[in-house]
Amino acid sequence: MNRPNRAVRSALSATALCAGLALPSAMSLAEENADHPGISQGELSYQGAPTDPGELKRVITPGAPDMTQAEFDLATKLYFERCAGCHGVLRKGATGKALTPDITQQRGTEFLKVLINYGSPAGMPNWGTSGDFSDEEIDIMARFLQHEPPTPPEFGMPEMLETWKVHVPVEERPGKPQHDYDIDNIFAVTLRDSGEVALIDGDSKAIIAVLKTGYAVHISRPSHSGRYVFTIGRDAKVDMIDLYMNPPQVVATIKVGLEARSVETSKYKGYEDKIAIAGAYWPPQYVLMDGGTLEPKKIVSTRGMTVDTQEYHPEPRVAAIVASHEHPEFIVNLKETGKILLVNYSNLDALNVTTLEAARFLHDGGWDSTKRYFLTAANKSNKIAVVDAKDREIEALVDATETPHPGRGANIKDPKYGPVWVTSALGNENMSFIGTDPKRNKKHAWKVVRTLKAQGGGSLFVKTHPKSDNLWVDNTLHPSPAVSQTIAVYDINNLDGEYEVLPIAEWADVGEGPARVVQPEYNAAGDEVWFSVWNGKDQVSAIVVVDDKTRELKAVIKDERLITPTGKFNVYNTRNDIY
Ligand code: DHE
Repeated sequence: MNRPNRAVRSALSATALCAGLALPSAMSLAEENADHPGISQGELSYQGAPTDPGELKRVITPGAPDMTQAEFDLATKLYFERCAGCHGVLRKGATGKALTPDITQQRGTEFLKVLINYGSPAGMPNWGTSGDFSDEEIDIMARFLQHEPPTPPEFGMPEMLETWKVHVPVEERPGKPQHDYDIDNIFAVTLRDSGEVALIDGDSKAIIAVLKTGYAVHISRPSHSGRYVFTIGRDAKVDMIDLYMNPPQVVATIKVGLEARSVETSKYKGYEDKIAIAGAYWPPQYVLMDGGTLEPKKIVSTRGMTVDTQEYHPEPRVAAIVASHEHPEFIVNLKETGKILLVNYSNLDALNVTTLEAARFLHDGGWDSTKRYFLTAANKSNKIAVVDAKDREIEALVDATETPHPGRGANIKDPKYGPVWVTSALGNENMSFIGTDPKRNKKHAWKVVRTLKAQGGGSLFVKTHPKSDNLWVDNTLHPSPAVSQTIAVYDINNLDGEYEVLPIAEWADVGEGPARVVQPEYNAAGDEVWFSVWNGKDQVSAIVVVDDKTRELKAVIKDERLITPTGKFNVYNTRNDIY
């Protein structure tokens, strides 16, 4: 196969969000092979030519095509890197469809090869035609998926302690900032494919430091005081950065599992900066840690029953986590079981965990403007769950259209309906506005009061700021570059009017590549919006800064160190949950 350069490959792979098996054109291929269910022409003529004794070992699951141990190991690695995020390590399905042998053996190797090669309209990336996987890798993956999934190892306290390092002990850290940067206006920027985070000064737009972190950091969350920034890598490595140091440095690290997406720190009065929490995808668990050193204190498994059918799920992954402002609690989303935990951290030796029943496939979410209600997407159930953090109960389950994906959402004052929280969607063009004020706007509370059209589907994030009249919506995963490379902006005071489209990627002038525009983020003052122009690993990426009042280009941050920027987290807005 003709493989494009690494740059294009990594950029395309980075967009791998969802997956589905319903590819009609592939079905006919599976039928054509009905004489040899599950066996392709390629496999019928497959002759292993082992080169070392390891290769002689063959892997056998009843009904699945033959594989060598070396092929199985390669597939395990590729699956973990590329597929597990959507389908789950145990392949029980979440954002992507279930891929257990009972299903995949029925589909057969040829069907699976076509699906992996071309992707599907349901969101499965085209791993073959994009150049991410070679023909040989596709063949190996198609056979691998028909075997029982290998179960990765557990990761308990001994493993965590082995990875835990305090690089700068608390007593050796400075008592006050050692530089003149305005810490509240620093942005922590994920450099996805270089395994780094860039700290950018929001005032001068200069890069303060580029720090080595975990692999493909997912999010950064500042501590309540803003002094520390915690990052979580896909490889479940937590890095704790001290912003007082000059330059800021990683002062502690730990691995909390093999795969993870979320990290947060305590914000309740009296507990500020005291406790950190990280949620893992594998093993399915969360860990409470010391907020100053990351010393692991308590690990809790999330395995258990699903919210609806009450069946055992071996892999309920931890999705978004937020710190409650109402109680000494973390609010923890369990994706596959659809449960939301209120983890009270006031006594780690007698941990009090309340389980709320929401809906399956909980993903991301954020606070309403009062920070009492946490609104979170149960994305494959097409619902938004509302948690009342004060009364510690589910307030509502609101129906949304296909695959809501809010990020943390956006809080605006709708001229007609009062305070609303907004989410866009991956699966369709609708933006849903949900009333959030049960006191003064009771009849609108927890209802979709307004639906606006975005430029299309494939949207990941919406954003506004209390000082702004603008509502920004990206369409990062839209198939058309004209859409994925631009941003739509709505006038909050005239929501029935037309939205404006700004050519963010064009302004960045990054040259060749997918140049997807992702995740609007405000500066501390709320008068600038920053956008990542996310290109391939070996291509030019950029951050574009737009003046919020005039909607005109204010600055383009380009630097050879800015490799694949995606999420950006302004210290002030993130620590104060302003969005
Ligand atoms: Fe994310 C948030 C999981 C793919 C960029 N992403 C989140 C959260 C979860 C999550 C659980 C909420 C964390 C929290 O608030 O505590 N993301 C996943 C996946 O499982 C998924 C679908 C596939 C995967 O294998 O990771 C996925 N995410 C992506 C991307 O491809 C993105 C666009 C680029 C990247 O860097 O990987 C991406 N996700 C983000 C960003 C946020 C996020 C920027 C935080 C948004 C915010 O404003 O808070």
